[in-house]
Amino acid sequence: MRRAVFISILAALLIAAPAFAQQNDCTRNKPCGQVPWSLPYLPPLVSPSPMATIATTPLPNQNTLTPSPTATMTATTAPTPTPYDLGLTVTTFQQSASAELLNNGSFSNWSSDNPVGWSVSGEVGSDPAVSQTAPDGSAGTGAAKFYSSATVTAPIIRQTTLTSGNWYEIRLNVSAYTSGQLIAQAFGGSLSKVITAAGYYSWIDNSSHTIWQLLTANPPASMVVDDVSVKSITLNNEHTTISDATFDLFFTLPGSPYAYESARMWYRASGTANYWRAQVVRNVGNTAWDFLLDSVSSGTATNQITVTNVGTVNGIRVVASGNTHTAYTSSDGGQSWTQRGSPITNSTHATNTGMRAVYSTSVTPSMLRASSVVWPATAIPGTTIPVISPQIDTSGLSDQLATLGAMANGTPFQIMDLQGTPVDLEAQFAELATPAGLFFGYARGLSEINLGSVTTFIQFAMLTVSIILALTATQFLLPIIATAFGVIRRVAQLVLEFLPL
Ligand SMILES: [Ca+2]
Repeated sequence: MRRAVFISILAALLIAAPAFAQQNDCTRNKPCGQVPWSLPYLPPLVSPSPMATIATTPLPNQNTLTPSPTATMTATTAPTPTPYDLGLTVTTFQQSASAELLNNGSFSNWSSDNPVGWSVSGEVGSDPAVSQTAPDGSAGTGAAKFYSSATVTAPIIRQTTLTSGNWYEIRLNVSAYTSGQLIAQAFGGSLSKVITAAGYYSWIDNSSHTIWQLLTANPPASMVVDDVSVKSITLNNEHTTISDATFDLFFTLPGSPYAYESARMWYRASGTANYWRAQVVRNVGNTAWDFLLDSVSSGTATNQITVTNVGTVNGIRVVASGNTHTAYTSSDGGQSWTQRGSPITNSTHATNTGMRAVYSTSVTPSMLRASSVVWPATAIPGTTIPVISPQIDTSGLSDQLATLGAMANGTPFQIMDLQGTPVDLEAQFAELATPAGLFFGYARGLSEINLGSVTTFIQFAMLTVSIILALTATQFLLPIIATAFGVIRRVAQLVLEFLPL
């Protein structure tokens, strides 16, 4: 603007300068007369179009303005705490045992000195032979004595009561023992234990045959079986979790256990033949609990860790990370853990994600769990995790924003259109600003096409918009325009005064 004013003044001076040189005796000491060159043609000033009437609304008196009350803040709901990634938490268990499957497992029924319900083979007179005795081996009833002075795998008693592939829990009471081996198993060798001492035994395994049998080996063999029980076990479901995790099983062991009873945690499992198995097992002498970690592939277990006499624990844990397995037991419900053995490096089943609890019927499970983090010592099952409270107090800031909003609403910035109707600027600009590119695109397109009879209307609409924009802009530009206009008029006036009229 300043440059334009300067140029205008310069032009005026250039126009006037020759007149100063040649004519200086006109009235009022002003130069006059004809300049020696052709003057530029200056169009006559046309009468300015009357400006649109701009009606402004006076600002309300700030002293009497009543601000809108600050909106009532809605209390923020405390977020649900998720401090741990719980891969799996199971507290409901479905494992169950069937009714007794054996006929005359108590050996209370005999016929011709053979137990009723059983198929007896391998007898030769009284050696080898199975015969009715008292549980302590003396003359009496209620128990079966197995005897072989020299013959291997005789006598044998059998019942076809199993289903191949099913899981079974065996309970066996060897009430007297002298020598040799008593083998309790499914035909072919699955579900098998070799007994070499009197005692109570109970174990869980799956069968690969339909025949259950008791026989002797390693003669001379002499022992008495008071009772034997076979029940099928419906396993818990396999739960899907993660392969890299801290795996836990919590349980209560029986107060009067049988040898071989166990609490087993399967992890990195896939079905019932491929998995890792951490377990506490009652030892064969039924004097202590041992910890074992096994990898099981195609049903065949390979021992990885054995730690004897770990105490009456109630929790077992394996932290599996990549190919590393680190095992622990707890005797206080998971508040503290004791590492068992050294970490194992083994890639077997590294990506399996199944988990399952398998246990003797006398064991009471309480929780099977997998998590991607190690639980803190204090986070025992059932402990309430503290709620995390919001740490930023935004109430003050919100109050200020609400007050500003109320003042803005109470102080409308208003402008009238040519008809004196208030223009809703906020709505106009909201419509114009957002699709600004679209608007100008349409405007340009409309200016280049012929819409026939509608063209006039469209142009009028666009003109209206332009006027709205212009009036709005005038609010800010008017003082500047007025100043510039005044300067221009004064320059023009100066020029005209030098011109001959
Ligand atoms: Ca017999």
